[in-house]
Amino acid sequence: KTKNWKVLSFNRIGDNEIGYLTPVEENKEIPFLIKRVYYIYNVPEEIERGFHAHRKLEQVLICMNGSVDIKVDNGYEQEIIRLNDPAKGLYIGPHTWREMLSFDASTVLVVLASQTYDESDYIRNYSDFIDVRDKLL
Ligand code: T46
Repeated sequence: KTKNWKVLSFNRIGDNEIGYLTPVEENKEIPFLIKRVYYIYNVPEEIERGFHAHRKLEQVLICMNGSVDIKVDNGYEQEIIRLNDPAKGLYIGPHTWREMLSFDASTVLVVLASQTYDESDYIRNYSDFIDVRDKLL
């Protein structure tokens, strides 16, 4: 029943004069080895994405520009986390339902993932998600 998500705060090196640099390293700021990077962008404002969980995949979502709301849900508890700062990341562990809502036209969402793409790792139906969760207990 524990929350398998967490907001991570990264270093902001620099200042308003020269701008900022934020480093993230695997097994350091990012709590896994990074096997894949993808990004989501040019999403029309009325579009909502996600609506699935993963069996094994761990990810960190970083909003590089614009803003997006991420709804995370472990079947017991839900939270909506607004991402609008490139020095913050949202870690999402396995067996967490996620929805991406309220995209700005300018939003660029970068995702760091612990595994390469594997469709069999997805649970794309909410009642299957609850069934799988109940079997894990
Ligand atoms: C997630 C959220 C945050 C690939 O071919 N390779 C990839 O690495 C990915 C991520 C997707 N795809 C293909 C699969 C679909 O045909 O791209 C298409 C769109 O994928 P999907 O509908 O799963 O996209 P989102 O935005 O709903 O979800 C994505 C990730 O798939 C997912 O793991 O957690 O972003």
